[in-house]
Amino acid sequence: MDRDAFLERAREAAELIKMHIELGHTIRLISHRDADGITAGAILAKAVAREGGSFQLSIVKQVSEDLIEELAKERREIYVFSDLGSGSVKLIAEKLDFGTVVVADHHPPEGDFSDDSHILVNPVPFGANSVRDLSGSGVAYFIAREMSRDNRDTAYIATVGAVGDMQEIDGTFHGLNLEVIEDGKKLGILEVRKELRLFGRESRPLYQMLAYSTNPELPGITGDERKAIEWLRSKGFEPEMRYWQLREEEKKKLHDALVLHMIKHAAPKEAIDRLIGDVVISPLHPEGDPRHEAREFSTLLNATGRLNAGTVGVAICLGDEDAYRQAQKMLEEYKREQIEARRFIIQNWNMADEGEHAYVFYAGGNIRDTLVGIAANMAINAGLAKPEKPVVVIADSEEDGRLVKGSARTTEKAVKMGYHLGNALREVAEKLGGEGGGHAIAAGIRFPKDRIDDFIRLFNEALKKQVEGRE
Ligand SMILES: [Mn+2]
Repeated sequence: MDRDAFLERAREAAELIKMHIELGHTIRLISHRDADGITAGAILAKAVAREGGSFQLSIVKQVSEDLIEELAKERREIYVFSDLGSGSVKLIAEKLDFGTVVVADHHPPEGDFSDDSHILVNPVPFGANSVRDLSGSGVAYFIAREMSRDNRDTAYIATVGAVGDMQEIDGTFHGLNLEVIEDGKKLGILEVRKELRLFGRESRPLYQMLAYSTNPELPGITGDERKAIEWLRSKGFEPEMRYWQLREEEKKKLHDALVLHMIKHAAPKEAIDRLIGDVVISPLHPEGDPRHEAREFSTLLNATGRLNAGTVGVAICLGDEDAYRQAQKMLEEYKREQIEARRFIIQNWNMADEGEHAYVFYAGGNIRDTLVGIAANMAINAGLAKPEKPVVVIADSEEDGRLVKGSARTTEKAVKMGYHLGNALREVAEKLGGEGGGHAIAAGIRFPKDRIDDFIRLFNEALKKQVEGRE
């Protein structure tokens, strides 16, 4: 890729931001709510604060027309979008034509919109691969580095974002990610090791690290804690140990045993290659702390975003210990709510309406509306529902008491029969005056609470049409 041309673009954006800081304007930051977006927002916030500027930051799920219109009403002098915006440059240019706009992103852009006051900083038009060469946090990093060399101290946070986006999914980092990592190494704030690339290096016992491994799957071990414990014992490991507690020669022994296990079970070569590879750790945090390793750190940040507390995630990136403790509490609470949702649905499954083509379970206020998708999956996985019949779990909306929110889930088997939940929910939502849609296997809907009975009828009808293939 044309690195120099990309960095030139980053420099232009940096100059624009600094100019607005000098003019005393608040920098309006808008970033995506996943780990990559949260770290990108944190890096830009830190860079602005370091220059003595003020910022206002929002962490959002996506760029919508509504969002842009809301932002336009604020009449800011400068907006900076990070880890999103590339797909909406036309909309942004049109609605925010009165101010300066920087879009710092790595998703393939729908076009360029750079002129004097609108600037797109994106490595893709310069030849980079959006999924492996640089993430949103990396783009933010290069802008921040152009603002001040001091901002190289965000290299670890930037790498956490890259890992959150799985930029090293094949086991190694590529492209401009390597330049971020080099900066971090020189400052002594990060280290890249060849280690076991499974989640839980810091906080999970070895047996869980193996039993919950899905990428890659460990044949005969993934999904079975007892097997994982037996396997580890048979190889001479204490299953309760954490990976970080192993001595170097023990790690090697574990790697060799796992690779051998994979070969024996005829696992594909790519899966074996992915098992051991680049793992990023930082001496800024103690061993055993999820922030010590990039994958665990990014998972923590992702969780804050999903709980609509992305700004807590940003605060964690900026070194706020209270925010870190708050996030840990939130995660525990979230896990507890999931366990309770599971218990509620199992105990009350007889309340579900079993129609010809679907189960509809209305939980009222007993299940949080952000957990309805998880709850629908639980009903399938716990064997409450027949696998060939889709499940919808509906809960009262937390935002609007007049609405309910539902999630539909089903199995591959049902999809093969012809069901497409996203299409069915979109169709039903139109008839009910709501919004709905999604994938064949998983979809969502919002509609007025007083129409649940209509929903049950219409949804069964829509599914019936799909499998019978007629109007
Ligand atoms: Mn991203």
